[in-house]
Order: sequence, then C-alpha cells, then structure tokens
Amino acid sequence: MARIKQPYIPPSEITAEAVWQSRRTWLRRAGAGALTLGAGGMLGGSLLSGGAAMSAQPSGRLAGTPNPDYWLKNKLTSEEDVSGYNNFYEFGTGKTDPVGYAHKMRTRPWVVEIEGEVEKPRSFDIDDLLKLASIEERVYRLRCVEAWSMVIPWSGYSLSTLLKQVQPTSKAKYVQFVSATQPDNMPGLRSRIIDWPYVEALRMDEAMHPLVMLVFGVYGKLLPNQNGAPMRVAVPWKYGFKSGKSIVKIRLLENLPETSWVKIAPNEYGFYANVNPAVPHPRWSQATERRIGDGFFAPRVDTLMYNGYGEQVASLYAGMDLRRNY
Ligand SMILES: Nc1nc2c(c(=O)[nH]1)N[C@H]1C(S)=C(S)[C@@H](COP(=O)(O)O)O[C@H]1N2
Ligand SMILES: [Mo]
Repeated sequence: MARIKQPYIPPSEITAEAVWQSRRTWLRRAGAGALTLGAGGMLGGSLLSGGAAMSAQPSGRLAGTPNPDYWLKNKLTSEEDVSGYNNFYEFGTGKTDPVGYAHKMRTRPWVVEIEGEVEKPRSFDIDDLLKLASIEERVYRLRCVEAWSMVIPWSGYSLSTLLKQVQPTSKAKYVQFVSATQPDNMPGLRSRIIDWPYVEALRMDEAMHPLVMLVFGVYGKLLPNQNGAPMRVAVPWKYGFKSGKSIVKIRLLENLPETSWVKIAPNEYGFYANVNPAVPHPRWSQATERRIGDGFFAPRVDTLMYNGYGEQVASLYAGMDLRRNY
C-alpha cells in the first residue's frame, strides 16, 4: 500500500475536530434535527409568521436554478458539516462557536452600503438584493488555509451583477468587503485577535470574475447565520478567509486596502491567498487537504492549484510571481 505523506497538522485543528465529533454525537443522541433547529429553522419560521418583536431571523427555502457551468462532481459535504463546522471569529475561534452563538445575530433589517469609486453609490436593502438577479445554485469547493475543505451547494449570483449596478469609476482598483459588528450579539468581538470589523478585499478584475459569488443561501435554504447570513461572498479559488461573511459594506478603492489576516500575520497570510499547493503556510504544508466529513483518518486529498479553478482564473495572474504574491 502506498504510504500517504501526511503534512503537519496544527494541534489546534486536531482539538477542533475532536470537539466537533463529540458535539455531533451528543446532538444525535439529543434527537435528530436539533442542529438545524438551533441554526434558526424553528426560530425563523415562527418569528416570520408570528411577527414577533425579537430579532428577526429569517429562514426558509431559497430555490436556485442549478447552473451547470459552476458545478462540481465531488460528493457534497453534508449540510450538518457545512453549517456545524465553521470559521466565524465574531462568534469565537472554535469550530462549533458559530453554530452555538450565531443565532443571536440580527439579520433583518439589513442594509448593504456600496461606496467609494463608483458613479452611483447607494444602499441596498437585503430583500432587494435577493431580487436583483435570478438565484443560481452552484457547487463550489471551499478550501480553508487550515488544510481542510468542503464541497458546498451555494445559492446566489455573481458579484459582478451588483457591482455593475453602481458603475465603478476608472479609478476603482480594489473591492473591499466589510463584515457586520454587533457587539451585543457577537461574543467573539470581545477578543482582540482581529481589529474588528473583519475586512477582506479583491483586486477589481478578480471581483468582476463571474466565479465570485454573492451568496444568500446554501442547500436550497437561506443561509444559516453561521455561514454568513444574510449575504457573504464565495471566492472559490482562494483560501476561505478571503470570503467575507455577513457583509454590510462594499467599498471600491483606488489603493490596496487593509485586510484582516494580512494585518494579523503578513508573513503567513498574503493579500492574494490563491490556493497554491506549492506554497506552504509557514507552519504547515498546503499540498493536501482533509475533506470534512470523510473522517479524520481518511486519506487526504491532493490540493489543486487555484483550488481546481485554474482554467477559469489563471490568466488573472499572468506574469505574477505567485511565491511572492502568496
Ligand atoms: N466575517 C468573517 N468572515 C469570514 C471568517 C470570519 O471569521 N469572519 N472566516 C473565514 C474563513 S477562515 C473561512 S474558512 C470561511 C468559512 O466559511 P463557512 O463557515 O461558511 O464554511 O469564512 C471566512 N469568512
Ligand atoms: Mo479558513
């Protein structure tokens, strides 16, 4: 039997997985569906119909037309894993903190402001954004810098559709995404690991690529809060941290903006953050990945350049040294 070279796995990851597995067992014992209900299903349904005064947590179906141009044949990661094993530091650094705490985030009313280098700066109500274009279902791979990955059916449409509405000026070179801060509802904000709000950004040509998706739903339903409700981005050829969640502001800028992870550790996280198996994170390899749900001891999968989206996006980086621009 061929020996599979195991890259170094950060100890924090092993702990996170163990905690996750035991929580999952506990949830099974507590009764099927507990996780989904806790994620907003029950709360949202009753609040919407009852018009209760508590914070609104809309939930429900979000039908999307499958788009075969953006579809992967890989086995989907289970809904339970997609919405139960998350990174969303506003709710804590543990993988189950988001599912545990994100139900408190208010997602209505929700306004997304677009400002900066645009001819038509304006604010969009989230419910208008949901109607701006037809909702597609696309299956994307999400590759976390921590060397695990998922295959996720997102619902939404290309970010470029929205950006065209506000008409970027010729000076617009970068697009920055600002995530929400709700101090009363986000226990993670008390920790100073990140200089809140969480900010991410793309170069303008990257942001206009049709693969960059504004996501409103997953698995045919509105996003659970822990996945970045009511709207997040998905940039499938980059490490997961580039895909900001629960976005309240989009800024078009002339100069390279600050981004949260580059600020925390510029030697570990670059602005581009293209998935690149040849460039290791300083503390571990990026050559392989673990598919969440396959079990911790299942064989690892080779990580693909640009997370497998090279045919679509490699031309964006022609002539760039991708070891320097990691
Ligand atoms: N606002 C915000 N967005 C964020 C993060 C975060 O901590 N805060 N984590 C990022 C990271 S590291 C990953 S891997 C993905 C995870 O998305 P998922 O939980 O929906 O799979 O969200 C990204 N977006
Ligand atoms: Mo990540």
